[in-house]
Amino acid sequence: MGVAAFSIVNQMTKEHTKISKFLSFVLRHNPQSIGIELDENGWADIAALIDRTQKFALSQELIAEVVRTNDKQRFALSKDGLKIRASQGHSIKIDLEYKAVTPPDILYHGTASRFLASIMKQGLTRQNRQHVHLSADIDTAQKVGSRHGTPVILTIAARELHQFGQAFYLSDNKVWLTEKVSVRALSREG
Ligand code: HQG
Repeated sequence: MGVAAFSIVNQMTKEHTKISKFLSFVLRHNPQSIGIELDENGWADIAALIDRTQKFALSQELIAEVVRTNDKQRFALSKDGLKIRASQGHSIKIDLEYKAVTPPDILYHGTASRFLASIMKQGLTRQNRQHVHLSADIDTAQKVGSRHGTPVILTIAARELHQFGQAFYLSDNKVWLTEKVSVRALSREG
């Protein structure tokens, strides 16, 4: 690929990232900011979203492209293609209707070193979001932790918690979700 062509692709990707961040904010945290509503399962009407968005020239096609190419597959389209929602990460209360599933023995959570003392006292709590977010692989946890500072990886005895009756959910984009992780199920990786 020539330099010019590459820079066009790069531009498109940057624009997609901006739109993805905007959609994450609206669909996970603040639909009112553009005057739209989500239904009880977190779905937004795409026509309304396009109509109310001033920041970007959204179209059905552009939204479909952002959803399709998204690095973490953060968004899902309804079967009829008329609605969009975030697959996880919400702070607003909605029911994603994921079924509870059996987790693997171990799941991981990436955090920052400065949160460690508090986490080892209180366990992992969901902070502003609806769930604590966990991953099946260390790599993802490492990246998630780096967003907050010097990363620390925690190992979670997920299957054990599940055996004690705690529910775990797997989002459409393969993020493990649960309500909290108690201190006794946590250990530091490595
Ligand atoms: C920490 C990204 C002190 C927790 C990622 C985390 C994820 C505590 C921070 C998704 C604590 C919350 C979510 C306690 C937890 N005391 N700190 N008791 N319990 N914490 O952003 O998991 O790119 O809400 O360790 O990939 O970092 O946006 O959660 O450091 O899936 O799609 O409090 O966001 O996805 O931070 O990230 P967050 P998270 P996207």
